[in-house]
Amino acid sequence: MDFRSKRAFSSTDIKLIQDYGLTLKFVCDTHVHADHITAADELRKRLGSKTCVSKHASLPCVDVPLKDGDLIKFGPFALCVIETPGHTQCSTSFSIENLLFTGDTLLIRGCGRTDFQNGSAEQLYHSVREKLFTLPPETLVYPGHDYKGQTSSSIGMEKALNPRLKDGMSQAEFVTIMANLGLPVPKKIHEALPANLACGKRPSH
Ligand SMILES: N[C@@H](CCC(=O)N[C@@H](CS)C(=O)NCC(=O)O)C(=O)O
Ligand SMILES: [Fe+2]
Repeated sequence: MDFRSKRAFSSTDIKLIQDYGLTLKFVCDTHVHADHITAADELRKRLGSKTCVSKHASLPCVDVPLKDGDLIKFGPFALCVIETPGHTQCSTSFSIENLLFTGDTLLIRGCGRTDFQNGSAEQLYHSVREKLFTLPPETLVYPGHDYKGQTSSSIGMEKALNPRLKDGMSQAEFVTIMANLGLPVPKKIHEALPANLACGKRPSH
């Protein structure tokens, strides 16, 4: 998962994995990204990791197609797959113990846009309110992006404070907000989407 910055990964990440003597078994993408190229292909080549993406993305390059309720097991742990469509059709969140990786479904005090890649505001509302917000309030939320430098939140905080999705916001109010965002197209979409449909393999020049 690339949840920290626009750079999907850096040599520092690989060094960290090596310093800890870890084996990178799986790279799980929360969706087919529109704004940056996933590191999945390069990490698979360099470290032998398996690429995991929602089966709804229907990508032949994927090693492990994911569906709701799947468990990705490693060592004594299991990462639980939660289908959370809305930002895109194949958007997925992942939980492990009290940690939740939400991709662009739930952002800190916000959420991902729903105006491309078969996104749906109705589905996103359902994914967050009926699935993610049923997790315990102390669950820590790690989003795919934050445009203000924040790194984590919690389900309880988002239920109370997320201006689009907090308790009391109706689906109709949410749909109206999402229909009026007026965001520009992501700058790198024309480069990122084709590469990400090949799990991050860049076209050779
Ligand atoms: N300015 C950024 C924005 C990219 C963008 O639209 N990001 C998507 C996630 S892939 C989003 O949902 N953004 C929510 C927002 O900007 O409020 C870029 O061009 O890369
Ligand atoms: Fe996204």
